[in-house]
Amino acid sequence: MFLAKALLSGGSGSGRGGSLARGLGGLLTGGGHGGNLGGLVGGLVNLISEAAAQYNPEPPPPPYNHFTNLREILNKVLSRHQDLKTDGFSLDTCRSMVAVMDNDTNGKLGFEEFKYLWNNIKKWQCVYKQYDTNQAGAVGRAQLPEALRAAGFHLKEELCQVIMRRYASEDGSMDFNNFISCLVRLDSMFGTFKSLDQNGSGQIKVTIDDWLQLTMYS
Ligand SMILES: [Ca+2]
Repeated sequence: MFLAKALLSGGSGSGRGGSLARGLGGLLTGGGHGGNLGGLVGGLVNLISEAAAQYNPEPPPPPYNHFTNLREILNKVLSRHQDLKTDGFSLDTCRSMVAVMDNDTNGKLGFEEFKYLWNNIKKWQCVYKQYDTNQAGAVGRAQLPEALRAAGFHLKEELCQVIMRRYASEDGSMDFNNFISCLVRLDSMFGTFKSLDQNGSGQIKVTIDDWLQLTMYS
C-alpha cells in the first residue's frame, strides 16, 4: 500500500513519496545525475524494503475443510434423532460421501449434489429404523440383505457377504454410520455404471485412467 501511494503521490517533494519520485525521475532522465546513481538505487532499495516491511496482509481465512463441515452439518441433525442411537458420521464416512457425490469433481458438494445426498440419507434412515428391529443401534446380520433390498439394492448373496465384510462389525451387524456409508457408495457405483452403460447392455468399457479415477475417488 505504502509503495503504491508513494508512486502515485508523484514529485510532491515532501516525505518518502517525494524522494522516491525524485529517485525514479533521476533514473529515467539519466544524464547529469550519473554520480548519484548508486545512491539513488540504494535509496530505492531501502524504500522498497521499508514498504515491504510495512506491508501487512489480511490474515488468511480459517482452514477450510469440506469433510469436517459436512460432518458438522449432518451430525448436528443426527443429534436430534436419538432413536437412531448413533454417535454420528465418522470423518472417513464424510470424506467418502464428498468423494462419491462430487460429480463435477471440484472437491466440494454443490447444492444439487448435497440435495441428492440429503434426500437419500433421509430415505435410508427410514429403512434403517425399520430394520433395526430391536432398537439396538444397528441392523443385524440376518436383516441386512433385506434392508439393502428395501433401500433399493437387489444384490447377490456373494456381494452381500463382501459388503458385510467391509462395512459390518465383527458380529455382522451394521451401525447407522456404516449403513449409510455403504448405501451412499453402492448408489454412486450403480449410478456411475449406468451412466457409462449407455446402451444398457450390462457391460462397460473403461480406460485404466477412468477406472483409477472412479475407484480412487470414492
Ligand atoms: Ca462438486
